[in-house]
Formats: sequence, C-alpha cells, structure tokens
Amino acid sequence: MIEKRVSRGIISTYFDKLEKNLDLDVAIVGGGPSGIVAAYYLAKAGLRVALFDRKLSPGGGMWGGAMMFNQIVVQEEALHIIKEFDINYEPYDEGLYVMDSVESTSALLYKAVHAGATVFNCYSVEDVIFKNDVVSGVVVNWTPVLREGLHVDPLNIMAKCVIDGTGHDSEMCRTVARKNGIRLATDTGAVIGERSLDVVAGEAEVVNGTKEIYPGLYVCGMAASAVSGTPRMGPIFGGMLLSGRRVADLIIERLTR
Ligand code: 48F
Repeated sequence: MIEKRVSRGIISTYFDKLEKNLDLDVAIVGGGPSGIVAAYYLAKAGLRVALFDRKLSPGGGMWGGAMMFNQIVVQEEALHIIKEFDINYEPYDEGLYVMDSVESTSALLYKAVHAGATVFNCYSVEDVIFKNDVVSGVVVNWTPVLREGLHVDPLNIMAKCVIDGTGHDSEMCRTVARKNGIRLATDTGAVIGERSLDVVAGEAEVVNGTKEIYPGLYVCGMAASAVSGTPRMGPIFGGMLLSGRRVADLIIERLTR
C-alpha cells in the first residue's frame, strides 16, 4: 500500500537521521545567519555538525530584512561569503551591497545542508550537557512540548563543541551560567547584555566577541554581542556572516589540529 510506504519512508529515515546525530563534533543552537554560516563551513571541513532551531523555518532574523522590507545590506568585508553562497547582490553605495533577504536566507540553508550539515527544525534546546565542568552536548525537546508546557522529558545529544547562536537572548550562555554557577569569559563573568545600536562598533565587536566563552561552549552572532555587552547593529548582516565564519574557523582549528 503506497499510504503505508509513504509513512514508513518518513519514519524510518527520520529516526536514522536522528540516530546518526546523537554524537556530534559540533551542535549549533539557533539557525540565524551566523549559526547557518558556521554550519556550512564546519560541514565543509568534514566535521559532523547539526543545527537545532526552535522555529519551523530556521533563518532567524534574516528573512524579514528590516521592518519586513525584505532586503538586507552587507559590507565589502563580508562580500566573499555572499559569493561563496552564490547569492545575487547589487552594489548600492560605497562599500555596501544589497541583496534579497529571502534568497539570502534560503541560500544559506541550502548550501549548509548540501555541505553535510543536518538541520533539525522545531527543536528547542532547553539545556546543555555539563560533564566535568565542560559543556559536552545539548538537551533537546520539541518546541510544541515546551510551548504547551507539557511535562515530557527531553533527549540528550553529545557534542565536542556547542555553539550558542541563539541571537539577542544568548540563551545557552545564560542557562550555563545560571545553572552551574560558573564564570563566562566576559568582563564581569556573566552575560552583560547588548548595548544600543552603533553600526561600526557593533559590526567590529561581534566578530571580536566570537569565541569560546566557556570550555566547550562557543558563541557567535548577536548572542556574542549580548554576552560581551557590545552594541547591536541592525539590518547590516556582514558581521553575522563573518562571526559564523570565525566560530567555524576556531572549532576547525581545534578539532582538526
Ligand atoms: O537572531 P538570529 O537571526 O541569530 P543571529 O545569527 O543573527 C542576528 C540577525 O538576524 C539580526 C541582527 C543582524 O544584524 O541583529 O537580529 O545572531 O536567530 C537566532 C535563532 O535561534 C533560534 C531562533 O529560533 C532563531 O532562529 N533559537 C533561539 N533560542 C533557541 C533557538 C533555542 N533555545 N533552541 C533552538 N533554537
């Protein structure tokens, strides 16, 4: 019966996919632009990488451009990443390029999956695995379970490195600090919280702040700004792309050294 074969095709391949991702090199929490770019470069380097996003459609804040005007801006320094993802772009003003936000977001996702990253959508990461004072994986549950407040236990996924790419809330960093009484690699040892908008400082600082924030836990994108207390930058996306690239480079250097 075709009806049964359709169901079996989905169920058996899905659980095969899940099982293959129970022990990762890198677990990425959050599928915004920085997390997806990281997934692409990590997978391209041959690492086992999965990205978990709580939404049905990963892509974070990139789909909507600014105020739902679905265009984004990227500066010269990050244009090589736009080219790497085969995204169409137009020069707009000195050193600035514009592109369609829907094409850009879909291209990032498409290329990351084609490079070998696995994307799990509708997964919320609610905690990390914390063994011997090292972040060693993620604890995941269905987003609808958490939204409904159902009392259902999560599943555990081991990872040599975890990336917090959760955006403005920097959820993983907050959770690790709150639950385990540890100090993060910030000026205060805690999540400082992002500052008001400044494009030049924000774009530079998000890349500088992309780092291992606690053993086993890396931070990229707006989560890096929020943790280190640097300014937001609005709908210019070069810093997000460069931050994703940087966190991938740091982990590739560590795991393939
Ligand atoms: O915020 P977001 O787009 O991440 P980003 O890579 O990019 C920021 C820009 O979009 C924009 C900006 C640029 O100038 O300021 O805001 O830092 O995407 C974060 C993603 O993480 C998911 C969330 O659904 C979103 O897609 N997310 C957040 N918390 C969790 C999560 C969680 N606990 N588990 C799974 N996914």
